[in-house]
Amino acid sequence: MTGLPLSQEAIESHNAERLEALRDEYDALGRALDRRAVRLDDIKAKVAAFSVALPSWGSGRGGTRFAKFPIPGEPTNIHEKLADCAVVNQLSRSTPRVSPHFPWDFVDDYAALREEAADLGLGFDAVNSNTFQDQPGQAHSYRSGSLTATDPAVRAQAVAHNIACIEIGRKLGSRALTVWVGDGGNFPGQQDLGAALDRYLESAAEIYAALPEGWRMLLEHKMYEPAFYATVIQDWGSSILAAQQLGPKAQCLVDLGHHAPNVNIEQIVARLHRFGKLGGFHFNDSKYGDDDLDSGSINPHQLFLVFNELVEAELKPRDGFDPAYMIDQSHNVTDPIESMLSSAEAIAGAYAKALLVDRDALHAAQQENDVMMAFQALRTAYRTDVTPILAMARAETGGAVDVLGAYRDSGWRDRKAQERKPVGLGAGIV
Ligand code: PSV
Ligand code: MN
Repeated sequence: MTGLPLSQEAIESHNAERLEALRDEYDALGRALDRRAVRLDDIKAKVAAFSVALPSWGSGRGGTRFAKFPIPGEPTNIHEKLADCAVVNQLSRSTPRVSPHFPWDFVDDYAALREEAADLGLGFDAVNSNTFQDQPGQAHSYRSGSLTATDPAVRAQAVAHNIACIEIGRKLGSRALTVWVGDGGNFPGQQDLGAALDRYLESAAEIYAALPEGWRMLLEHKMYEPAFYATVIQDWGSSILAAQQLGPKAQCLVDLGHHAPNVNIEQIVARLHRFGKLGGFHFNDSKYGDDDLDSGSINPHQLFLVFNELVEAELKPRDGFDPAYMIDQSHNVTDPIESMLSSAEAIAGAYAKALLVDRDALHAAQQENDVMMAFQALRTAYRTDVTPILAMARAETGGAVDVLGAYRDSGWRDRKAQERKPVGLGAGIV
């Protein structure tokens, strides 16, 4: 690997100025955790081994339905997106894979793209299909749906696109296809609700049949948008039923923003795991709907509770438990690299806090119906400041103690503003 985007020497000298203070804070936390019979170095090792994939599309400035406000130096193609993702990974050391989206990331030579990514220290995660937008030159429109369209020719085109994504994914070294469709209705009466699901299941089965050995198909549900009355795969119930019907390679993907406000997502996580169908996550945060805000920016406690269930799941693994962790956010008002750095830290932090839960105390309190002590087992872990663990894990693996500070010092975006062509205006992404 020769092509890391930032100067490693600059990161080391940035760290050198901060290591003494970090060591002091880390040791103090170690003493506090010793008193709770927790070995800090064990937690740090698990945090260092944790990773979350970046969405290729998250490296550009997204937008809302109303507008997009690009910044100078943002990426305009998959090559530049990979470079920006490599910056995030070099500083955070926790985002070594990129999840591409097609046709947004189409290129002619995927073997070359895989090498290019490897040179930047990156691999590829799940490939995402896109049948929620029409593409120039496409034979049939998705205006009335894709995998669930009433016209069999539209369905065939959508199935063929998903199979093409699998082929691309094979060349990239990916092992999962994530399928999200916006298909559904905006008006009561618009669709036969049962028949639409039947058509989805039939199309999904054709895609499933094309999955190579060792691959998974991740079904992503979303309550609404762009269908505002009845989305076909609108909730985890529809998703798990479809995954069960399709077979063992089909699992459910939980995008945190795809539920009604106040829904108990951690309970959904536990349910999906119970039936061996927890396939992966799209991390983001939300105040009202599918806001695609930065992970942990609105409801960090929910993120912690989700990871609490994941740590419980690790203790009681089911067949096929290997969740794909990914960020899926739209960065409308920040530098996307900064949002991804901050989000990766929030996600790893939620995991670290979940690892700090005294599981014996929690389980004993649950068994005894000691509500307050069960709650306190979670509370004690949640209020622990884990930043020294995250920073030490990064520093020891070549990342930055202060990821945002090191990124700003690097001058990356200003340099790219000189080199890259400007992106156009327009409306945002889904
Ligand atoms: C849909 O809102 C979604 O969450 C799906 O994962 C898409 O692939 C992605 O967003 C596109 O931005
Ligand atoms: Mn998503």
